[in-house]
Amino acid sequence: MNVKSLLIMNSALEQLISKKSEPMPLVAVVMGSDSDLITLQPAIEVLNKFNLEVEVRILSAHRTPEEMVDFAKNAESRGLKIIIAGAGGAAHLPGMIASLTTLPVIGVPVQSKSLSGVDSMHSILQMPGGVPVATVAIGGGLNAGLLAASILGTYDLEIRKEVANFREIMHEEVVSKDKKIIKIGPKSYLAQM
Ligand code: RP5
Repeated sequence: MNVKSLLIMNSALEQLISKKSEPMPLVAVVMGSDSDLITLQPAIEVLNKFNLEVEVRILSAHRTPEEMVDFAKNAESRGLKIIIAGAGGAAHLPGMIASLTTLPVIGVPVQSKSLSGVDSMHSILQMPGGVPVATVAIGGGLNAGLLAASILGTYDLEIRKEVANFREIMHEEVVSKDKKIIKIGPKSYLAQM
């Protein structure tokens, strides 16, 4: 074997090792269409802020059902712990994924154009007994990310600390707004908003 082939083999081996040692994300954020991304992005961002990698996929229950089944069936064995699934309109994605895995699924109803997301919410909420989907508010991407972190935090102290810290910051922000409105009054407060 010449030096060149040895170098190629070495670099391939290094790539394999570095790929293997990359931690598998614990959370997946999946959406029925790329038009849902704007709703799901706050979930991805808050999880990243808590130092959690997120697997992000576009999988449609109607347009790419086989890919959705493949993802859901293999999610657990690939190391995922929680799936956040967002969809709008006839929003079957969260429920279908929940029917194919025992991992917890958090559904995010995406605001639809024609029915403002009430259609999405009912599609995700009204699961039959035996196949639960934890549903957040219409457009509730942020809460979906926070709920996923809280669930992971039940067995990971670092994540629990991140969630507690998030709450503390939120608390301080509201306290300081309250102090300000007491000080300057609602009229000036509004003018500064
Ligand atoms: C659903 O249809 C998607 O989840 C999306 O919210 C909605 C509209 O999809 P596009 O027409 O924008 O691709 O399946």
